[in-house]
Amino acid sequence: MYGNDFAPDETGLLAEVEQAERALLAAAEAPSGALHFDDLVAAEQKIEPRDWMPDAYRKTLIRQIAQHAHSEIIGMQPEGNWISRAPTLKRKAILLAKVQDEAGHGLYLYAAAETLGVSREELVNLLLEGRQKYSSIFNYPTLTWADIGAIGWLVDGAAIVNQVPLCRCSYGPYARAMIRVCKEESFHQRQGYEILYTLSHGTPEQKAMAQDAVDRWWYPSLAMFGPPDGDSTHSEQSMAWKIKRFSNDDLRQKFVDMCVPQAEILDLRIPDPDLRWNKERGVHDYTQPDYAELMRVIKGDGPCNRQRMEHRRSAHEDGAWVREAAAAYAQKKADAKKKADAKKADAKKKVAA
Ligand code: FAQ
Repeated sequence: MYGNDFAPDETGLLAEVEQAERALLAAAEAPSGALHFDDLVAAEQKIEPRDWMPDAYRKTLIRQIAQHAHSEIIGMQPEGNWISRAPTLKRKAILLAKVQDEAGHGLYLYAAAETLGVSREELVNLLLEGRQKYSSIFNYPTLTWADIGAIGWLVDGAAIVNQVPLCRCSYGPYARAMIRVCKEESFHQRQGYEILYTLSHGTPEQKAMAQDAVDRWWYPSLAMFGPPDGDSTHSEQSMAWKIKRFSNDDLRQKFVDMCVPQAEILDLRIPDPDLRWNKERGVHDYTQPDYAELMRVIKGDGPCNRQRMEHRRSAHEDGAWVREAAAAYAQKKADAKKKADAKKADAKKKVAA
């Protein structure tokens, strides 16, 4: 099976993750001394929570990391829709594990954001009040089982292309979270790819179902990379701070170029009649997604925005008792520890006397 982000040499996306991991370890060893923020960034060192950083840098990171965390959590819904209807027990177990992984990614990301001085509770409230965003892609419905394959291949594929460079982000906790997320996402991508491969080599009806899913998910996946560079408000500053390493359009192009040979192996058509290799540029020409649609979806008017938010709000309310019970249990344990420590200190005092 052609594992599409996998390369045996040092050129694949996973190899890039390994290189970023080595660089992170090296940066942790390097003496940062009294280097100023700008010098640390220029020297490819990591900014850590203890370091001084400009307010705007902190704000940008909170915005991006929170949006990313919310995407992982809301992103559980479209796939969760198929856990109870997966075609086999094995497929069901795999999908269950994948959706659970997304919850874990949300957790790493909320934890990374917390190092910047906001609490997870605050961030969750901002999402629930509609004051922070999540990725546009999760506002599209999953109509058939093949959509689970298309999400794995295209949505996780786009997520990896976007997130591998984030493993080299200048903010240490975000970069470290991304290493682990990317390794897991690459597994997710392969499971989606394998679902589509199986369907496209099955009955004509299964192949048609796979093609229909790719037709519906292609352009929304291209839109995940954000507005075109000319309309991207944050790219220039984020790239100067080495939070982002590539522009939205550069990553979108990389994704298209990665998908073309994979689609051939899948024997599925990318729904773009103008997609072709451009010999001069050394990349594929392709049709841009509908950015007006992207803006509508971002503003809340996509096919499933209301449903996704309603579901998240009711899940949050339904989970209140779990949070209360967990907090009460933690308090009980902390009180018991305090009591035991005080008793130990008392006993020590008595022995000393
Ligand atoms: N959706 O100036 P830019 C996943 C907003 S992967 C919604 O270019 P920036 C895995 C943007 O926030 C998905 N909003 O912004 C998974 C800004 O608005 P603001 C999550 C979007 O930040 C798979 C405005 O437009 N991945 O979850 C979108 O420099 C399967 C202007 O845009 C990440 O979050 C959009 N598509 O670049 C889970 C990756 N695009 O905040 C489950 C980290 C743009 O000023 C199942 N994030 N906007 O009000 C990033 O790399 C960046 O934030 C970009 C946007 C590239 C998304």
